[in-house]
Amino acid sequence: MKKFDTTLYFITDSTGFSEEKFLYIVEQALKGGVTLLQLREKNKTTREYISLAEKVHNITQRYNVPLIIDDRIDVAMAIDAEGVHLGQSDMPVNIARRILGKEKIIGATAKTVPQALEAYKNGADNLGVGAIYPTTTKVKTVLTSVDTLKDIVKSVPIPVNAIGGLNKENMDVLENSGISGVCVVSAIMKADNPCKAAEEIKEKFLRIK
Ligand code: TZP
Ligand code: MG
Repeated sequence: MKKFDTTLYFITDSTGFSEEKFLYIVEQALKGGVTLLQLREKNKTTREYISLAEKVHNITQRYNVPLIIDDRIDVAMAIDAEGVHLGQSDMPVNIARRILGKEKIIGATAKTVPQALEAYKNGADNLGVGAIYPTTTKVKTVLTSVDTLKDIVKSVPIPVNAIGGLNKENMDVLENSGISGVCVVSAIMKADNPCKAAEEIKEKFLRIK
């Protein structure tokens, strides 16, 4: 049975980094206590995506942290990643589940209670909900209120993570929301010290959880 911890879910963005620096940040974040890592690439060719995913997987495996591939079932299968994350325009969760089988982690984006219920019924293992705050990370998203986040948490029995503009200074709004964890991109990617940033975000979340 797959088991995973969504407490500190780090979603990467390699834009603007050399591969060496990017892989360094990935490893530092894992050292700092990231519990789940998603490789999110929007501008790579399939071959480039697979090549980077293999390198990232070599690192995550050393830290026993599951690697999730954003959007691309084929890339996840190519490198035997632990799972995928699917947005509302990606492959439907039930089809992905049929292809990937029971053991792989399938996460889904949900911005409303009906979307959350649908993803859960179709076999999603976890949900990402947001954006809680406006974000500078390249993404097409609208804001989701903390009230909607709380309603989603109550509506499904699977782990829910908040996402969008989150950092250690602005997470208090998530107190008692019932979420299982937070997702961050820039709070770690753009930190001067990604290891320390991961430690601090995790510590802060565990305090307000
Ligand atoms: N989905 C909703 S907001 C977001 C995604 C992928 C980006 C979050 O990035 P950041 O830098 O943590 O605001
Ligand atoms: Mg997507």
